[in-house]
Amino acid sequence: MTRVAIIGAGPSGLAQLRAFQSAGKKGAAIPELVCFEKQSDWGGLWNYTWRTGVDEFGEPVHGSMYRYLWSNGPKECLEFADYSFEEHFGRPIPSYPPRAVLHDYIMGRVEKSDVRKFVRFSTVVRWIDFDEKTQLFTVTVKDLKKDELYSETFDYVVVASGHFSTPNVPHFPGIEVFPGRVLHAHDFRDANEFVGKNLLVVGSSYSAEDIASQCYKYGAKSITFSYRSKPLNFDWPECFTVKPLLTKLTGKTAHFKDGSEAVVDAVLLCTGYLHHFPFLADNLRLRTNNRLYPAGLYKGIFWQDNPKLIYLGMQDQYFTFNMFDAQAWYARDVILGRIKLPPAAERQADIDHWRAIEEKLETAFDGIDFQTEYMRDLIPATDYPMFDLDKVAALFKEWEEDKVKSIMGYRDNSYVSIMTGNKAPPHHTKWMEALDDSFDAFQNRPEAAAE
Ligand code: FAD
Ligand code: NA7
Repeated sequence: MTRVAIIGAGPSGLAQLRAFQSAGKKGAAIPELVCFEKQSDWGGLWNYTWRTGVDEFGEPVHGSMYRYLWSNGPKECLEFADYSFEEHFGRPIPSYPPRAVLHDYIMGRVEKSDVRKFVRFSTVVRWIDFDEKTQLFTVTVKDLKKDELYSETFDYVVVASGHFSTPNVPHFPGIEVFPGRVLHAHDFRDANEFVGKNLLVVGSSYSAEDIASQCYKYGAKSITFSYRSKPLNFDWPECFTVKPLLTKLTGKTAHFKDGSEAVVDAVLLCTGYLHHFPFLADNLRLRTNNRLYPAGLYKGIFWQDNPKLIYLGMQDQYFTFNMFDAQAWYARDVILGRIKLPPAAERQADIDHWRAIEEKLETAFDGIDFQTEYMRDLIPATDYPMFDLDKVAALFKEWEEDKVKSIMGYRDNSYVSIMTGNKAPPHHTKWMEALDDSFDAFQNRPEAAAE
């Protein structure tokens, strides 16, 4: 029987399990699936942990999410096409749910699909190589609880281990003797730590924007952004300052490229993540920066030099959960023999075609349109339910504009679900005032009593 190893039980790995389960339900014979997950539960980054550094087994902590994280894009853009928010919650819910609510939604679909039996938890993948003679992968893993290493062979390997977990940590002169807290976004957990503090936030992408906003919400005194290429052009509150790149730190004073200075209490490096696959042999390992079309992946999925090696979710993401689905359904159909991969030269020409377009993208809107076309390329090839991708693209653009209108207020907007056509109700409390963002606080709707 064909055996498929799936590395990671985050949204991408779970999409792969769901894709096979969905085919099985319709009568297809599905291969033997083994999903290896190093954490003790599934959900990937959405499985929040208070830990930083190493876990209870000495493994690097995967989690990069923090307390008080809310969806940073409209939930209508990431909704599963085969499992709506309404189906899960029994009612429409607000457009920007807190982390715990999104976690509940992701879990809901897989819990109902009976796929947990395929996952070996607390099992970290240590090494994978491929034998040309047998055409099999040997996957060596460690059962962390039993403290035992073992190997098994597989016909296909699906790498769904994520790429927002290993921090990219640049050095700035003087940082080693900075008399205050220095941390990367990966280790940020609780904004309360920074109440009343003057923060330097290095980086100008999603983590910088969101962590700075959150620290402001919970009471930081001031935020100084430092950007390398492009500033975060939003209408920030008065206590925010935007500076070019940090050149050095002397004591608590940060010096910037334009000669200006700021005195700060803590340095938050929101400087992105590395695609890091310490378990893959050189000839199998994807090497890329964070971009919309990493090189070497046909359809953004299949390793060009050996398409039995499959990567999910390795691109930078506008689309998330439903894109992982589109990829997982496509990968499933290749494994099931429903889609035949073209010869290497044709695959390479396809990769080159997408890369050439990607390299010319200039604006966020270009990026949104590009990833929308990518979705349009994948979905019709499988039975993943098609949805109105133009509406999703329009909604992403509206979201970008809403952020420009009010960076601290955009999460109070409501949008129409592309899957159900129903409009989201507003959240009972404005984002800036919603300090308790627990699942219970979210569910505890004052209006529910009257229903
Ligand atoms: P992950 O969620 O990273 O899951 C990978 C899994 O692989 C983990 O469970 C990990 O333990 C496991 N794993 C890794 N290595 C091994 C190994 N060697 N052996 C066994 N298991 C392994 N997306 C949104 O849609 N909305 C948001 O609001 C949003 N906010 C985000 C905020 C932050 C701070 C970050 C970092 C990301 C955010 N994202 C958001 C994007 C996020 O990438 C996706 O939502 C999603 O979690 C990606 O799923 P994944 O399965 O590809 O990777
Ligand atoms: P991103 O989106 O990959 O952005 C990384 C940022 O870090 C980006 O602004 C980079 O600037 C900056 N960077 C990287 N290296 C440096 C150095 N050496 N000096 C200064 N600045 C640097 O990562 P994020 O963490 O923001 O977002 C990742 C995910 O987490 C995302 O999906 C969110 O939803 C949450 P650049 O523009 O390259 O000059």
